[in-house]
Amino acid sequence: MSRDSLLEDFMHEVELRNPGETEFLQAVRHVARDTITIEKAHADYAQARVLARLAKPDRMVEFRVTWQDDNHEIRVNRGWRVQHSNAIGPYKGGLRFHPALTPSVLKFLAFEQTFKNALTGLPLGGGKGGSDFDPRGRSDAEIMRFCQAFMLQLAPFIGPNRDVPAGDINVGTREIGWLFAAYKSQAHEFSGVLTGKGRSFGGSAVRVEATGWGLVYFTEAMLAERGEEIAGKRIAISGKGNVATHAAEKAIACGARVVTLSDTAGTLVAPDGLTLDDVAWVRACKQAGADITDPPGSCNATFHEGASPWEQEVDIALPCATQNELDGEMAQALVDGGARILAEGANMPLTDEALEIVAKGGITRAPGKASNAGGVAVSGLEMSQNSRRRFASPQEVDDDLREIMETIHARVSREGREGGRIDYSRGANIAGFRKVADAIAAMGAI
Ligand code: NDP
Ligand code: 2IT
Repeated sequence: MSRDSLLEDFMHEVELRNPGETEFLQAVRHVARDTITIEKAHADYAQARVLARLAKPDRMVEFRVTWQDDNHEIRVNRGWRVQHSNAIGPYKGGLRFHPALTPSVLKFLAFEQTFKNALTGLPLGGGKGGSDFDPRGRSDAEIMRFCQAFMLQLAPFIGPNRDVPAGDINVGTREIGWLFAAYKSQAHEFSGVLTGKGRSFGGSAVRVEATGWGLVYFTEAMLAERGEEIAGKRIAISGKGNVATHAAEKAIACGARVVTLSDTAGTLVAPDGLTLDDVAWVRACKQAGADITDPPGSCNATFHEGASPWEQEVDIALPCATQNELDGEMAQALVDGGARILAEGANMPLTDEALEIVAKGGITRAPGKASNAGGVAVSGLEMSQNSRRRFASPQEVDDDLREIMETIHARVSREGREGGRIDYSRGANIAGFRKVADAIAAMGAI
């Protein structure tokens, strides 16, 4: 049977079981396309039916979150935790609070997380969770009460050797502090049950910065492969949150020109490059829940309502907002603008149409499961620091982060090298799959 017919047969089954879950089906198809012939060619994997098992999370819990707003009105939200695979370690992955969150989005994120975590080389399984709660316009007290109510429901399903959540969209250090305290008071134990904690109570140095900094380290490794360096390159970045602002800060420190940051309202454009002060202002806006439409006079940029970051002429694109944020038209604009490298800070930020256009247009693309793995990697280091009750210095963690990103680059390049070029996406899917498949096959039918 050809690869295409194997894939279509496999996807037919997955589609029947997950009707309408477009994001989940999109992510499963990408991995299955690159690995289905490897499964068939490897008797242990085929016998263990590894892909069929990975196309279904181990379990998914759904719960109601009831909380009180500042007017003493009762509010009701939905909460979930998808425990995708613990084949190589405890379930591990972030929590997202966003009104557009659905089971399909969480299932795709948890699925991706399993392969990403395998690529880090650390003993981490994959999971993801969150709520359709919208923090926009909510007071700090309301967000804290929501976090407490959310953890009241989530606590029975997690634990330091069972499932270790962290942050994701709209869940940062502040929310992790409130979630951690709620867990600690229910479980009557102080343990490393969450990562991304404040440093005064067990958080790792550099966890806040890790995803964005790691993304830049990965991009530097891609450039080094071509004998180039990041200094002097023009970079477009989408998003204005944790990943986007830390990627911008690191790229600027390395001598690149970051010409955009963005949010759902539009794009901040700085043709000569944002300064570190501009990035600090954007971060402060995001943290205060304020928009970035009106930059201060000292800021090097103007805000373009409704514009996308991908209309600028750049060498490198770093999408750092959310899934499917970059569509076919935007991909074409990037190709036309001369971009040659794209590294994903967000998880699955390109639509399938955009993926095709980027590939045809000769842009080399790193998938999020490789290029944004720095965050979860430092989460893994936070777990080891919590277990041995000793903390590493910022320099030590940063050195480890750089080494991990370079090792992921080497691993993925080895699997993805085809003639004179590297297919990073294929390399990442195959390398992640092999690691998890070896463990699943070794553990028998359970
Ligand atoms: P933040 O909440 O800090 O920032 C999210 C940013 O994305 C905001 O600027 C937000 O804009 C923007 N955004 C969200 N939804 C949309 C949308 N539909 N269209 C356009 N912009 C949107 O989250 P993070 O920086 O933590 O996460 C960003 C991405 O990186 C996500 O895909 C996440 O899964 C991924 N990631 C995060 C890691 C981490 O350690 N935090 C690790 C690895 C990946 P607005 O303010 O207008 O809502
Ligand atoms: O998508 C991701 O890798 C994250 N949100 C980080 C997960 C983690 O457990 O640190």
